[in-house]
Amino acid sequence: MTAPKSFAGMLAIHRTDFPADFRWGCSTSSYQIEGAAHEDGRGESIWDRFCATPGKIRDGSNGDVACDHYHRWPEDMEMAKGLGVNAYRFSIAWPRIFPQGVGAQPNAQGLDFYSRLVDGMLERGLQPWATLYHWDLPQALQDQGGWVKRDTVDAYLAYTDAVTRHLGDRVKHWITHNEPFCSAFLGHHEGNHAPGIRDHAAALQVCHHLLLSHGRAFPLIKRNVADAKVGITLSLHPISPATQSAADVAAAVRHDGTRNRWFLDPLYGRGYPADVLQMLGKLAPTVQDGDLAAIATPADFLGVNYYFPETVADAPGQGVTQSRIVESHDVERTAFGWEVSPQGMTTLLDRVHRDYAPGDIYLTENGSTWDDQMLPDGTVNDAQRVSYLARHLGAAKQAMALGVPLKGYFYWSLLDNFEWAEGYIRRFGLAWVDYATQKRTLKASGHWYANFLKG
Ligand code: IFM
Repeated sequence: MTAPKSFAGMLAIHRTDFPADFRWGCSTSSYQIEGAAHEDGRGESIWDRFCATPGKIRDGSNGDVACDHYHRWPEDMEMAKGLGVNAYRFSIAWPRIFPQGVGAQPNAQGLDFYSRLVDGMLERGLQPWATLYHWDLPQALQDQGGWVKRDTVDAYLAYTDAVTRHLGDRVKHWITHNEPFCSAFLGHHEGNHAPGIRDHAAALQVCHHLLLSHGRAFPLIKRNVADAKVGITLSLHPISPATQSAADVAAAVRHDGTRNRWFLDPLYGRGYPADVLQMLGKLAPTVQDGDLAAIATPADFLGVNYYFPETVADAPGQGVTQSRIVESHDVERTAFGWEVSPQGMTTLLDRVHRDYAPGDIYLTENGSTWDDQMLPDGTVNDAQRVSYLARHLGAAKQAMALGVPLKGYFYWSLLDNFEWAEGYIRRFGLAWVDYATQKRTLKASGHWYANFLKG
């Protein structure tokens, strides 16, 4: 694999700028790539149900087939190996393990799939990084109230117990949850993700149960898996005020409270932030004795997913934070409209390290979507993604120079895939997927990453 000559200027960042033991990977998630929705005993997930509800997914699609990774995983692992990454982050579909969410016995076929996949990674020199929950709750649990109900925490622990017992001899890196902000608030407040609920108080209770399940899973995984490293992945944003007016500065603090501190404070032993609790009033979640201590169990690492910064202005009367996101003009944006700011990533990592000292940090996701085109010669020249990737690696290096204990970088994503409510319209992959034929083609960015990793 060779990088196109036109990208030579972007090779100013080198693998040798990072420590030799730095983890290099790419990320995916079960529902977004696996397909095989009705095979080997897999149960229905909330995303199957959500996709089947008219009007929820922009292109009317679903994850029934997705990238057919369930059948094509050897080819995908070969591709990851070809990139030269030494780690691969994937997620486990709970409905493959317990089709009804809970049960006396896990589904052996589901466990076998992940067992083969993990073996396939290890054979190819890819360190497996497993995420236990990347949003695909069994629908049967949702029918009983889902994450709003505390019982779901116990169901999650039983599922985690089964999976970690089965794979723990080979998988040592475990991520309890991916982006609880999205599961809780996009799924239960904004309602544009599964299960499509619009109830702020419910979203806050869900969020508490997600964090609680993380804290309670930690000792369980440690018990089941010798030498396990366990962490959680948060989607975090650097936040700045639209102006230096006292009102905008205060609005940015309030917004940061709900977007970042609401997760980081309890995870790092400070409980829920008092200013946010005050804003929430009666919406605040029910927290039982011992919950905050469980959530604050020190983890082995923090996973950070970084995509974009947010600029915030005072907006009296708007939501509990009385703030609004301001669209800055004249900034570079991805096809999703997300501001491109490598500097924001450095600022964010530095802030998290200084304010919370979480120890080892891994960038578990970072990536971008553009209007990629497959050219007649069969190549995809995604120059913008190359530039994005190179500049964000530069930002990672800068963060390390500031003293941030950053230990690894996982690009989102290995493949184009099902981008939730956007369906297949958004492509984030290093490899183009032709959904009609399932043919994978490495984009220029994939070639660039491989070249970078070759040193
Ligand atoms: O595709 C998602 C992923 O599932 C979670 N983090 C953000 C990605 C891009 O939107």
